[in-house]
Amino acid sequence: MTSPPAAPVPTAPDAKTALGWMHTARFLTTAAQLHQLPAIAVPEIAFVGRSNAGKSTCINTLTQQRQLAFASKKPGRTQHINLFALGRQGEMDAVLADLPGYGYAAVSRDDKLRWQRVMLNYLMQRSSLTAIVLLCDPRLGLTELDEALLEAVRPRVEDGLKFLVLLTKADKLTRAEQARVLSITRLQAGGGEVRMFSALKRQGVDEVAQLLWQWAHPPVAATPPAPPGEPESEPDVP
Ligand SMILES: Nc1nc2c(ncn2[C@@H]2O[C@H](COP(=O)(O)OP(=O)(O)O)[C@@H](O)[C@H]2O)c(=O)[nH]1
Ligand SMILES: [Mg+2]
Repeated sequence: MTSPPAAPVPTAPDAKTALGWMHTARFLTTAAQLHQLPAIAVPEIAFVGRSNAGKSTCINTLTQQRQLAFASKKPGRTQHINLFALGRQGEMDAVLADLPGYGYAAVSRDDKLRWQRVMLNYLMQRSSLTAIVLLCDPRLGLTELDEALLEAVRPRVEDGLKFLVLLTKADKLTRAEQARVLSITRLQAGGGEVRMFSALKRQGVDEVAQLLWQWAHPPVAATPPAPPGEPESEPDVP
């Protein structure tokens, strides 16, 4: 029995290449509603999480740009989906989507519900969405809202959507605490990818940049060989 030719193995870029790629991030567009977002033909990676989880700091650290996603002074105020383009000028090869934090106490109940609806619709329906990074303060762990989000996207994850839980502010925990919260969160995330991250200590920065690069550049699947006896169909030539 002959096996089909193996698909090319994705080569992980070195950290410098991955971070250089992240650094190309620039503002693309913003939208308050799902239908206002442009159709995108490249992989889109969404960053989500509770207000104050460290999302803006994480995006700014990964892209090495202080002001890209403002570390907001008024969490929950800007309820917009912001898109950032990645790739060299004229060669956009991926998009980062920054979603507003949820769970901020000072927002009215109606605003909270409206936003949760927009976010869930986005996560469940956005066709260019290929990966989600869920940021979480490890001192709080995954909260009810985080779990609801995990549940909502589970069918898409089972369909191949990539998912990473990023435990932020690792510098606030001892090594032992980090190990403990990692194993608990791994159980909660149902075997999904979970990593520690610290913007302050630059822990996990290289690894996350490399992972995102790999997600945005999946190997091109090898064309399966034609079954024996069936000649490859040729396009009709008049
Ligand atoms: N010690 C520490 N603090 C952090 C880290 N990342 C974010 N923070 C702090 O956590 C707070 C919330 O961060 P921010 O990025 O604005 O959170 P966002 O609301 O999720 O965008 C700010 O006071 C940050 O300085 C980190 O890696 N280490
Ligand atoms: Mg923020």
